[in-house]
Amino acid sequence: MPGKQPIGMSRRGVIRRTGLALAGVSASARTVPSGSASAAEAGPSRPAMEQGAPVTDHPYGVPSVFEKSVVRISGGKLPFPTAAHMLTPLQDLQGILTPNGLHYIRDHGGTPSIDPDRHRLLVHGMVDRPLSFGMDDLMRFPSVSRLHFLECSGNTPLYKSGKPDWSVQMTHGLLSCAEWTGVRLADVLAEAGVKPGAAWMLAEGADAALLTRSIPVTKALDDAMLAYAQNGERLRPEQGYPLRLLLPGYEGNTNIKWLRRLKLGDQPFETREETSRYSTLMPNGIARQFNFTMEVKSVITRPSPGYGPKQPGFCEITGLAWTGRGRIVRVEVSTDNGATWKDAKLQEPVLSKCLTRFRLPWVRDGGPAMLQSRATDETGAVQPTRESLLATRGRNYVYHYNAITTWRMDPSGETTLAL
Ligand SMILES: Nc1nc2c(c(=O)[nH]1)N[C@H]1C(S)=C(S)[C@@H](COP(=O)(O)O)O[C@H]1N2
Ligand SMILES: [Mo]
Repeated sequence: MPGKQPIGMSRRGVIRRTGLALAGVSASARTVPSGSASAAEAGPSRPAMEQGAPVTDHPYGVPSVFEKSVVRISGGKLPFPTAAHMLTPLQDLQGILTPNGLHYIRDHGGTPSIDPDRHRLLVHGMVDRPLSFGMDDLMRFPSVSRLHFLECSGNTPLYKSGKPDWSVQMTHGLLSCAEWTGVRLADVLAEAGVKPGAAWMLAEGADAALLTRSIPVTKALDDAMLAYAQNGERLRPEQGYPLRLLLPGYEGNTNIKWLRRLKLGDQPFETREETSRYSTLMPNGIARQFNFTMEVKSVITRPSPGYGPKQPGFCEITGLAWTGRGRIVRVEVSTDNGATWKDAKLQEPVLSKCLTRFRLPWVRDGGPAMLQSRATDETGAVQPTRESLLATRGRNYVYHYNAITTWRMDPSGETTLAL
């Protein structure tokens, strides 16, 4: 009986089995993502008996009313109401792109409302010609579009502890990915002429937080962008409309939104965000500063806490992997707490400093399981275990948590965070 065969690891196998189920051949519901033969006899769902809603009601579309639960959630109350974070629902997303309305948000002083016609960017300091650019000026430069992830370095706050019922949205939701369009920063800096000896660039936002960071000029001249669009449309206000700095692979905080000023200098500017914040204390009492690059990391987005499979049998394990150092070359998945590993399939495209989707077909036998994913990037860096990360950084560390995450699944399919 075909229905008794163990499910094939190939996609064709899954399709073949599903096809059999549709043809009314009774397939074991325990091993196949099958349809229902009795429902098949009743035929397809009824067509609409009257005209649908007029499309002219939606000059700008919104998701189906049945997708109301797919929303950002707050990452918890911060002491000041406009210093807030909203988390991306990774468990509900497919592929690698984050829809603009679901991009994570981290604001230190609320979202300003900026008229693009009045917005200006000043480039000054150690340059041959200080220049001020309007949005029209910047949009006359040759444009580029590139897919990159953005991750807050405070994402995955698990150094001290975590709650078993934290969803992947809570643990990893300060992570999003978009196709960003803008201007190469190197092109704009060439107009101003960077003076020899200029090694650092101050970037400043026009929000009430006046967020400022020092960026190495080498990064500014490498792959940095002045972005004005995300996923085909102009930036959302929350993402920095009308202009943000995009530093692929660098910690989210350095990607200054509502960008108003770039100042070149020969030393870092030692702003608040790089002295008291975004630097952290090592166990030996020394603080790490200018910790820019987001290290190799991955997480299983389904199944995940609150989103476990309802029945045993076939269950695709899928998730995301990323690294600020380039491309992901490998993702391994374990269902037995790291005792054995299998290579997951990486979904094309696999791009540099971008989310990579991985998938592994799995047949759950109904026993307990401990699900983990472990990513490797093109520099050979392998995602560390929680134990090894804590051993080097200690529990007082705050940022850049990139350890392997474990989801505990009990026989009923209920899934929780395990630390
Ligand atoms: N001007 C300004 N830029 C900013 C911030 C801010 O509060 N003000 N927040 C930073 C932080 S901490 C992060 S993680 C990212 C978040 O970008 P997003 O809100 O578009 O996801 O923007 C960074 N750029
Ligand atoms: Mo952040």
